[in-house]
Amino acid sequence: MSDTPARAKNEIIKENSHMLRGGIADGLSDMSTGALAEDDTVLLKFHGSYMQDDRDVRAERSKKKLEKAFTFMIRLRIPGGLVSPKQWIALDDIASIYANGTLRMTTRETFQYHGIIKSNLRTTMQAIDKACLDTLAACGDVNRNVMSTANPYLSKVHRAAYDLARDLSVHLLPRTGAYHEIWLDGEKTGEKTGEKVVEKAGEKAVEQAAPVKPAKDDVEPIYGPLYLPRKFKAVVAVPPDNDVDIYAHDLGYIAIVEHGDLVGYNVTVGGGMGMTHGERDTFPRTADPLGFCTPEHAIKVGETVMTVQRDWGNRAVRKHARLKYTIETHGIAAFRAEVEKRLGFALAPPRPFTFARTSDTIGWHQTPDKKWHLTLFVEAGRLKDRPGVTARSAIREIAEADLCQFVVSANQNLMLAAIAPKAKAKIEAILKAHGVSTAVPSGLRRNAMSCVALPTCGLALAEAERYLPTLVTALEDKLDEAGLANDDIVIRMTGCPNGCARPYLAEIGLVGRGPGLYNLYLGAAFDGSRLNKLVAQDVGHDKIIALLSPLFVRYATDRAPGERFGDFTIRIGAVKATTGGNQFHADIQLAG
Ligand code: SRM
Ligand code: SF4
Repeated sequence: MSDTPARAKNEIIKENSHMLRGGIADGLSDMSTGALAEDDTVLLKFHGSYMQDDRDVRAERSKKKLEKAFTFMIRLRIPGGLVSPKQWIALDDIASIYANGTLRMTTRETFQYHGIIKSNLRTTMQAIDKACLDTLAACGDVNRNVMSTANPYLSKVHRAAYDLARDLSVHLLPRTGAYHEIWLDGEKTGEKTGEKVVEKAGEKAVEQAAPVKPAKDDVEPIYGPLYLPRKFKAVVAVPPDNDVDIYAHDLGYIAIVEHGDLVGYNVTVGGGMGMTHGERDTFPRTADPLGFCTPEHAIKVGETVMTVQRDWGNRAVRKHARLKYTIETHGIAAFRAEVEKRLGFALAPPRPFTFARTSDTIGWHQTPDKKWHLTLFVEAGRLKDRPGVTARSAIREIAEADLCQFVVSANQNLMLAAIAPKAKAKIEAILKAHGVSTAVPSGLRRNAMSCVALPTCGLALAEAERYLPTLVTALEDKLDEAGLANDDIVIRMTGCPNGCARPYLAEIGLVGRGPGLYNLYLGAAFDGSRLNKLVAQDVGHDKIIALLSPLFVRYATDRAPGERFGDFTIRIGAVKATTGGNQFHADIQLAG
């Protein structure tokens, strides 16, 4: 028997890829198919794109013996979700010219385009580059887009959190020249540094895009030739907001503020959502506290956490390759010891903080500098024009008038930030003219989040984005009857168990099992600190309503003062409190 451990297929693809080049460039010029070769689609992810096909027409095309309707999804890397008006206009143009006319805001503070055909892929990437943005490492076995509590203009601590997100994202970027060679006019490593114009955002200059600088000798100083065993996700939270859902991520930083100043970060490790139905050794897990570090050490600590995972992570079985499984296997104490050994110093104990919510506060608010900020609720994050409500056009008009900065939130909403007092009325008038409401939606709808799912996601088992609004409308009726129309209750839906809308951290979680069927989870904490638990399997629309309606009625009458819905469902015994890690599946209570 060989001493070499078995390796997952993707490890071999990465190893043979010549630093993520593979055959992508050749595949792009092959006009005999709308697809790329399978191995190249693995590498394409590191460049921020996925090959997909329109699943609505799959069966019909197969009957006609036609190739699948292949298109590409492109995901941008936008640390902290911040874009300038000029960038917004460029992004909006790209949506019309190359994609399906929509801008899809994701659960990780960035945009996705859907429906790009292969022959437009390179031109789209170039248009994104021209907007001083990029897609490098937006997907793939690397550090992904780094999120921070939305809106750097709220306070100096928010600005520091944004700066950390941006700097960490840049620090952990791959250094291969492949991205520049393949997408940016074939320029070779080092010839084009990728240094970009830094946009100035009003009086408070914020660097919108950081340089993407390929290493001259085409090495990966941090990743090495095999990159990571699996994706790696980092976020920065500013309490009391946990909008980034710190416990869902591989690496988290919780800003610790003492006497109004940022003194450092509590670092968390080992969170993750994805699992596979029926496989109990896959599970969502909430992150563990690792320790406290000062702001100067934050990036080094993050890099060290990531490189321990690079070396310790499971490269044989991709389903067990995330950091959460590494920590389950080795234990948090051993993981911390290794991080501290490599750092050369010990982390301090975590400091006290309090989270209040994971949701955004929809509507207008003003900061002490007199600037206004508007958080617009965007259903399922899909910004588009529809008859009577031309939301995409409204935002474009606001960008053209240069009235604010734009921030995508981790809840798929859009913040119009840093609005001068005199610009508020102009923004209100533009939104009104386009039929865009700034009214605050019901307590359930404003806390609703769904993943893309059908028709583009190849892994979807059920609808999510196209169905959750309908379900919410039906549940709103029941909540209204119970007098709970304005109560915040977090509901999230995904089309499969991968967890892209973080459904296991929702007070009501719905996870697709098959067409029209979902598993229902209840009992997560409103502040995102506790997972929910399965209560009913394979339930459809009517059954979901039938299961939830009596709980709403009881919640309205029997709740303790200030008691959240998730906590209430545990107290009354509708669901058991969850334990983390591989205990997630224990004691499943099936109610329906
Ligand atoms: Fe995700 C895969 C969409 C956030 C866990 N995710 C996918 C793919 C690319 C499907 C695929 O692999 O073929 C989906 C593309 C759908 C489409 O048509 O656009 C997809 N994920 C999304 C987005 C767009 C959902 C949304 O509606 O906003 C989010 C984009 C994030 C971004 O901008 O970077 C998105 N995905 C998440 C999150 C939430 C988060 O990170 O905060 C998770 C759970 C957290 C985590 O990673 O543990 C998540 N996505 C997954 C997984 C499961 C990973 C795992 O560890 O098991 C997959 C499948 C995989 O990687 O094999 C996946
Ligand atoms: Fe696709 Fe599943 Fe992610 Fe939804 S949760 S976007 S269905 S992978």
